[in-house]
Amino acid sequence: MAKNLKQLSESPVRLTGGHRLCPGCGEPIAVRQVLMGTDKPVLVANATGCLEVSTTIFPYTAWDVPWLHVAFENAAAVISGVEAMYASLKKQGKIDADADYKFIAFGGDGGTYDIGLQALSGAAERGHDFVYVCLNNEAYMNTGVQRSSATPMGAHTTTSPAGSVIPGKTMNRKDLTEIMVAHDIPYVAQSIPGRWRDLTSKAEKAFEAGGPAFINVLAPCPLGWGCDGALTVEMSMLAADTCMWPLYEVEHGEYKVNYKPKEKKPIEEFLAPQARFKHLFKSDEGEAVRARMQEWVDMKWETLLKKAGDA
Ligand SMILES: Cc1ncc(C[n+]2csc(CCOP(=O)(O)OP(=O)(O)O)c2C)c(N)n1
Repeated sequence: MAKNLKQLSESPVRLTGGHRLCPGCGEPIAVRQVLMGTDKPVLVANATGCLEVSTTIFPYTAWDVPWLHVAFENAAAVISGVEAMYASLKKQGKIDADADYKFIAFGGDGGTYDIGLQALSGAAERGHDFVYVCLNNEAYMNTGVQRSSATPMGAHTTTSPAGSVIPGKTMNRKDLTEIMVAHDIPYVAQSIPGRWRDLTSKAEKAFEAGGPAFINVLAPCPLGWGCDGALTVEMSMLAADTCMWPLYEVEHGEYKVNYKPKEKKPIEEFLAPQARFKHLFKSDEGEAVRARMQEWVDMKWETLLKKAGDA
């Protein structure tokens, strides 16, 4: 049963304040909401990235749970190893058989879509009982905003610089959520920090999935997106309202769209407040890119509705 707001407010704070993430960063909001999805003890593995470097500046830590930092590429391999060891020790009667530890890995989009994908795919295929959460800010932010395969078309980054040669990134992002669906694992979902009930209840389902679970959370980044840090929550909601980032889940292969905007907004409402897209509003070429982006978003949304039987 999903917790109500009062119960959520009484949940233990497992990622405390005092970390060094940027003001307005979407990542800690998402992490807290995800960890509210269970009252059971959790162990966290964290790939290299903003979340890891900013929450554990020696000799301090903002984590109030057992926490492992591993390399950029292997968070899923490490969490699956810990889970396998835990299952084995339980079987051997060496640890409390009633304890019900939950295992979770957090990685950025660079660490998940690109560099850690092999480890994630392997852990999912082996069927480990773990949750993997991608904190997707749509670029390699920790090292100064390089494009990843999660970066949307048209976005300016330091490695897809908008100028006279290219109008920002020239290809669409990879659909990692659907790649994870193709692993036939018990639970896959997309969410945002702006709809707390959506994310906390998806986290609850993921923790209790009894096998691999994956949640892709869009986490706005004021620095890399060039938007007001006070608007993080609104930006994530605009992503859902424009269908740039649909909120849906796939439980044992069954698709469900969790949020259908009453009126699907044009993508410009999501793009305009962000400096990474500002060049798209200054030329005919920019307008053409926006049209291509809208066409892709519409196509993906229609396809999703069909999969969910809602078309
Ligand atoms: C194998 C490897 N390559 C590159 C790096 C350098 N590096 C550290 S963090 C980072 C960017 C992380 O980006 P992402 O996973 O998207 O997370 P974010 O910082 O955006 O939250 C990079 C490239 C590294 N630590 N290891």
